[in-house]
This record gives sequence, C-alpha cells and structure tokens, in this order.
Amino acid sequence: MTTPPIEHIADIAAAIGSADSVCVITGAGVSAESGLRTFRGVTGMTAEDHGSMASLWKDFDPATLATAEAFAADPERVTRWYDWRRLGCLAAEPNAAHLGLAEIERRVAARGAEFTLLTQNVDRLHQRAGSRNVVELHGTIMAWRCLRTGKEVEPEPRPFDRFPPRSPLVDDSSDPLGVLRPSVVWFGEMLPPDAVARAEAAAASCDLFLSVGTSSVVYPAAGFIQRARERGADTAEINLEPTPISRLVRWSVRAKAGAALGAVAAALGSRPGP
Ligand code: BV8
Repeated sequence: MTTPPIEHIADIAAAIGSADSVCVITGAGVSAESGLRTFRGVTGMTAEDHGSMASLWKDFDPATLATAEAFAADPERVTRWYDWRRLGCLAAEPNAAHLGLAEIERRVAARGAEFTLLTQNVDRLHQRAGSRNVVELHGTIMAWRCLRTGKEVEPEPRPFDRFPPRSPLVDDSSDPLGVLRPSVVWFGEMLPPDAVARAEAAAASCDLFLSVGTSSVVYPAAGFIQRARERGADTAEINLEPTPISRLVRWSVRAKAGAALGAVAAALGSRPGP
C-alpha cells in the first residue's frame, strides 16, 4: 500500500523559497526518530526503538527531576539521570528531520536570506547534522556547570565516575560546591537572556515561522510563535498529534518530522534557483 502524500509540503516549501527570513522552533519530537524519548505525547516509536533508553526512563519523571529543587534534594539521582541521558544523546545519530533542517538552512542562506533554528532540545543533534544558526533555548546536556565557579565544562564522552560529578575547576575535594550540574534550563529557571533575545528578534522579523515536534506547552518557548503571528508571518506546524497551536497555524501537518522535513528539503531542491 503506497503512503499518501504529506499535505502542505509544497506550500511550506514555497513559503521558505520566497522568505527573506525563516524561523523554526523544534522540540523533542524532532529527536524521537533518533531513539531519544520525548517528554509528553506519542512518538510513533516502540520500546525496542529506544533500546537501553527505554529501560530506565519509565522510572524517571522529567517534570519532577528537571528542577533545581530535585537537584538540591538528591544531586546523585538527578545527575545520574542526566548522565544517562547525555550518554544516550552521544550514542544517538541525527535523523532525517535534523538533516532536512540543515539542508533547508543551507538553501535559505545560499539565497542570502535569514534562517534561525530555535531548539528546546538539549541533545546537540541539530549541530551534529550541520545546522549552524542554532539557539539553544533550554541549554545543552553536553555542557555541565561548576557550582563553585559558575564556569562551564564539556565532560569527556564517557560516564562520570561518581555522582554528583566533582568539578575539575575545584581542587578542594571537601568543597560541597565543588560539583557539576548539567547546563540545562530547569523548570522554574530563567532561559539564557541572549537566547531569549535572539529568539524574540527572529520570531518578530520572520516571514515564515515553522514549529516542528513540540507539544507547544512549555513557556516562554511556546510563546515565540505569537511574535510571528503579530507580524503577519506565515505559520506552519509539523507534529504527530494536535497541539494548542495546531488550530492557529496556516498549515498544520500531521506527520513524522523526518518524512515531512525531508520532503520539504526535496521540494526546495526541485525549485528553480539556488
Ligand atoms: C521560566 C530542559 C521564569 C531540561 C526543559 C508562562 C511563562 C513563563 C513560564 C511559565 C509560564 N507558565 C508556566 C511556566 C513555568 C514553566 C512551564 O512552561 N511549565 C509548563 C509545563 C506549563 N516554564 C519554565 O519553568 C521555564 N522557566 O519561564 O522561568 C519563570 C519561572 C517560574 C514561573 C514563571 C516564570 C523553563 C522551561 C524549560 C524547562 N526545561 N528542558 C531537560 O531537558 O531535562 S523543558 C522540556 O520540555 C524539554 O526542554 C522539552 O524540549 C520541553 C518541551 O517539550 P517538547 O520539546 O515539546 O517535547 P514533548 O515531549 O512535550 O512533545 C513532543 C511532541 O513531538 C509531541 O507533541 C509529539 O506528538 C511530537 N512527536 C513525537 N515524535 C514525533 C513528533 N512529531 C513529529 N515527528 C515525530 N517523530
């Protein structure tokens, strides 16, 4: 049985091809096809698709662990969870969604137009796929911050040997602040001001705002689309299931991010011009 064509691909490709500025926001759904678990909702993946990532995940609830309070209460448990996720991200490969967005960025930039990729993901798969203008709204699991100095380090790609991990920037092994926490934005924490400023500017100046693989329930990330709508930009969403923005966007695509973004990149490639 042939799969039906994905709707609105030609419309989205045409909007990208004629835009002076494109702003895309992604969430965990873009990394689902790389085997990384999402926070909420369906993924269309099975437990075995996630391999070892499926085993421990069921014991951990991100909403309760992705907080400074959880870290203060049990730094060992929280840093074990984040180190396990970090190793899962390192073992994962970018999928067709990441590669499609990198190709779309290359084509937009080749025309001299602006392309900004806002991501809520902390896995660095966009950068590994070749995306360049990436704004990490929620930080990254690949960097960890010393509580004593506030400085960031990028740990080696192997498991920490103790939890919470000791900071290499603090010699005094008895210093209780001589430990590392993941450089991600926890619930209740402010987003990096420079990331917010870049996101606001991109959303407020784009001709097309495309939301991919996010449940659009976490703020302020879920609010940037409003800046684009206020400007009268075209808006589109690619997501496996309906979200609070599905009825607001001009083109709502119910499909897997890999297939949809691959189709958009292909449609762009078949258009005249660079
Ligand atoms: C803050 C990093 C000031 C850590 C994360 C209004 C304004 C401001 C704040 C708030 C507000 N209302 C409430 C708040 C507080 C809170 C918030 O938004 N809570 C929500 C839950 C109601 N916001 C904050 O705390 C933020 N801080 O604003 O500070 C402040 C403080 C207190 C009070 C007021 C103001 C900080 C938010 C950042 C939290 N950190 N992560 C980590 O990764 O561990 S958030 C976490 O959720 C991840 O970053 C994740 O990316 C993000 C959003 O989730 P999604 O990416 O959307 O993933 P999800 O699983 O939900 O959805 C995936 C979607 O993909 C699904 O729809 C699925 O159908 C789809 N899908 C799956 N597979 C595929 C697919 N689609 C296509 N293809 C597929 N293959």
